[in-house]
Amino acid sequence: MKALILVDIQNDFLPGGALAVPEGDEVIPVANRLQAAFPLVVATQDWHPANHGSFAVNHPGKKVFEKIELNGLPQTLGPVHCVQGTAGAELAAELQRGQVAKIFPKGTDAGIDSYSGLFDNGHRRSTELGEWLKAHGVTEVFVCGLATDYCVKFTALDAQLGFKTYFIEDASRGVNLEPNDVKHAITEMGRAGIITVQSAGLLNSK
Ligand code: VGL
Ligand code: ZN
Repeated sequence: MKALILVDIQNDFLPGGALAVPEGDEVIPVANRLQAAFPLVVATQDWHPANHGSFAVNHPGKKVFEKIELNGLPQTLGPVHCVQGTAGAELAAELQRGQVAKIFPKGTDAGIDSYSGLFDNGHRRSTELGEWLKAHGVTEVFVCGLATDYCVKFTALDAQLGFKTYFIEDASRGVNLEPNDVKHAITEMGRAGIITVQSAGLLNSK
């Protein structure tokens, strides 16, 4: 069985949001079309407490995009984003929700970030997404959303450990903090065995 994983399609990652991904809104209509082609759809939601260790403001003297060590792990600091209960943390209003079977929060522990939708960055704790998919008979996952060079990539890399994993390129957008970050992310996913596909090839696959 196939599942579609919608990664972090949230207001704060859309243009105008706190941690905007360029053209992030363009994934929404593609994600909506894709949902109809999958028997199972899940979403991840970056869901931080206000005191989260990935926020630069929680480290006096540190700036956004500075790199620090957070409880033994490298951490790039970001602006305050996706704080639990705020409008920025909500899934994009135009993202269809009717077919989303379950939403998996991530990044809920203040002491550790979670780029992946399956595990925190230290692989210390699972979000239960992988276990839930397994329990529902899923063998193949199709990953898309925001952002290609962060949460989509890490979600796909973790998924690859338990599922045949595809990355849907045109249903994803990246940050490109460094000019070729998205390109490198796709190369890295490919090396790990993840297959890059386009949405058009999937629309009749249910
Ligand atoms: C993300 C940075 C911080 C993402 C989440 O969804 O790609 N990036 N939190
Ligand atoms: Zn975050």
